[in-house]
Amino acid sequence: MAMLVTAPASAGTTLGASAAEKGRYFGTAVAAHKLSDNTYVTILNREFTSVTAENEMKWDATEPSRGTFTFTNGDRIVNHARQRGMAVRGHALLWHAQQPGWAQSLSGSALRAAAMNHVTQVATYYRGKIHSWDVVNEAFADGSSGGRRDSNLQRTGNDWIEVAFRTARAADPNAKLCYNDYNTDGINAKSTGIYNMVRDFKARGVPIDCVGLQSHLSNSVPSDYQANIQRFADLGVDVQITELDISGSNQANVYASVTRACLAVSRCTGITVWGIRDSDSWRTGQNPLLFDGSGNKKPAYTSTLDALNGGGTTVPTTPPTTPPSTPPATTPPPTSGPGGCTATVSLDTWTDGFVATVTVTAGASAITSWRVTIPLPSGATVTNSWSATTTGTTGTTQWTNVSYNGTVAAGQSTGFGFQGTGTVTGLNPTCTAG
Ligand code: G2I
Repeated sequence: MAMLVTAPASAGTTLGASAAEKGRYFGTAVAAHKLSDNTYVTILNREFTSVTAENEMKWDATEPSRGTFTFTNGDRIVNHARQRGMAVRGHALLWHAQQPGWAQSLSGSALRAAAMNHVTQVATYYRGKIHSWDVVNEAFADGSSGGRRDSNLQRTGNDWIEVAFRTARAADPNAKLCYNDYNTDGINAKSTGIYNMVRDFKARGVPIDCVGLQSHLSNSVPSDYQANIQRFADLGVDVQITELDISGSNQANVYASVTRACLAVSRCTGITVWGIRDSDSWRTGQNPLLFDGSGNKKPAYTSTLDALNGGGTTVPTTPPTTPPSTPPATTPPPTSGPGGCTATVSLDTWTDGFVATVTVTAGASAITSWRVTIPLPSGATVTNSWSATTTGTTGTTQWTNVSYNGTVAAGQSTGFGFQGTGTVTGLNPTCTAG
């Protein structure tokens, strides 16, 4: 279905209006039982252009006993949103958590059948009203394995995720179908496992349209957050920031950084915060949201709005930090190549594997093509890459721009990345510009 984002009259002065000016939505998780709270609803209606049901569309809520569906609370949220032109994100069709008791006690083909019937029934019921569905939520394991999380659903067979996506597509052909997870905000083993799944799905024609990065953050954002969004976008899926909340004293700056990273990638189509006021948050006592318990705008609200409006204001960290007594160590200059560009590599490594994210920066003049040479240590082998064409997978590898990232303005940057097996502790790239 077409995206429903309406800009309120006060364009540029609310989160929703400012995001709409950038072609994006700005949403929040909503709890149906709070729709009678005046302060809550006033902020919801004023600021947000998309909603996600915080709990009301989960399996335990919608199918409390097998084959009996309850949509009352989900409908309250959907109706509130649609009457005001807000988009609705559906959350979540299948998840290892929040399953009704009857499903928890099933396994094997009986569970598989019940799960796919659930997908069909819920996606069919809401057909035409949901902008994006989290078809599968949190199916990958934390840590370094890069593999699936064990669950009753996973034990029905590794293909349960693709079957769920095909089933959801059949039930609601116009909703964008998303895979949603947490601890996947930077480039790490878990997000790379998902990246590989999405790449495989695209290659085999499994219907997937978007990846949700939940972005439950604590006082900082991974330095490769934007690069991670970009690598998913480069696979041909949208990226949505789906459950953003940020704890800690640097909160306002981190909200702005997250917002700017999304705005920097055209396929990052919207941001959802996981609740309105701090008192609405599942992270009790951490105050990770944009409004305080009384509904007042916090500094994080202002920094987010400024970022949406294109401002680069840096909010001082509270409490103020004491300046270091000795100057920080100077960072060595990036390795220079002979022809007007430089390249730097950031590495994420684990036992016998790595992901390299390379930033290519033009010098004092614009460039129209580039080539980066990176010697790999023996035993290291490139297994896949994005946003560049490679020559060689071992030894001295060469990387050239693809059609859309060869032109770089003076002083500006672009990037590419690759993944490999083997042990890598540091890489020394050289860059040649065309
Ligand atoms: O855990 C944070 C989020 C992680 N990603 C998926 C999201 O769906 C998840 O949201 C949270 C909700 O914010 C909580 O409100 O999911 C929790 C369930 O795993 C929700 O908590 C549950 C409580 O555990 C239940 O006891 C309670 O009955 O909320 C239910 C409804 O208030």
